[in-house]
Amino acid sequence: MITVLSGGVGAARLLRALSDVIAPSQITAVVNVGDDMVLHGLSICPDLDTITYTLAGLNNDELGWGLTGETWRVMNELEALGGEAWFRLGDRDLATHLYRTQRLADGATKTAVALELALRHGVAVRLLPVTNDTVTTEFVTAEGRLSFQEYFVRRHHDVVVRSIEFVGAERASATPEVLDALREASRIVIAPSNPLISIDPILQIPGVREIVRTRRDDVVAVSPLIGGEALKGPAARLLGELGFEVSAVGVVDVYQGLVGTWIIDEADAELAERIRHRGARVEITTTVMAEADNARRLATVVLS
Ligand code: FO1
Repeated sequence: MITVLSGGVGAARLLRALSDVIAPSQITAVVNVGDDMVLHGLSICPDLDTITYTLAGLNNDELGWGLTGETWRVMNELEALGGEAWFRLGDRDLATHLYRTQRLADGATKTAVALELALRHGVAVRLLPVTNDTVTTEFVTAEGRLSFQEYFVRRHHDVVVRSIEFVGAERASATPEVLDALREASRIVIAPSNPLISIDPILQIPGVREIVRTRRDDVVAVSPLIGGEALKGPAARLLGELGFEVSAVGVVDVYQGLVGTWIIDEADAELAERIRHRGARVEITTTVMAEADNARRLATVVLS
């Protein structure tokens, strides 16, 4: 069994590639909940849903989020009413949020709902939110405090960030399933997700970082930066704004003391020596997963 610390798109692609190489039932994803929010009274979990949809083959590749074949009748009506429509919830996607919201109101945990949605979509990878408690990522910016989705979607991550806070993290508990999955995995993988806003909120839940640290020899991380840039999202910009080097080495510094083996892209081969100096093994391969062959090769390196 392997356990993968996961954000959204990058993690979903790696999980899909890993599922091509080993049985999906042997994979557990421990998923970030810091992007989750309540909007229109609905409970929305973007990273869990992106992974579920991607593994079900239903992800909207054009948008990078939401469902394929989506329509927008409800959003368009809402917009016409003058309602909040900057965060676009497609007609099909809305069913997921309605389902989750009702199940949570019935007393089900976020973990139970994630497993139910995965089962209904035929996803055999075990998807576990890191906690059932409410933890929300917030940005202290040059223009005041912003919620995750206000920063990410409404402001297109185009505002200077001074610090990031994970509100509720220190009081939250990792679920027993998550703690077991971290202790018992033959390998812990850190997906090529944003280190500061997708993986750090997982590591901030009490107990998680400590287990990962004690398992360092079995921890493999894939760099989300290639040639100093992220394929998608604000990882590079945030690293720079928060004082890290804008390169795979900066990502290594974020995870100081946690990772035994780094997988970096061929474009960053020249950084390998500096990463080895920081005490980790380094593997070099293509980390871009756009083509199935490359994705499978990366998955094989992660597992080897
Ligand atoms: N991202 C956007 O850029 N615009 C949207 O309107 C949007 C809506 C949305 C709805 C449901 C969902 O699960 C995700 C959605 N996302 C949207 C993506 C998402 O908010 C971010 O990409 C992640 O939170 C960052 O990992």
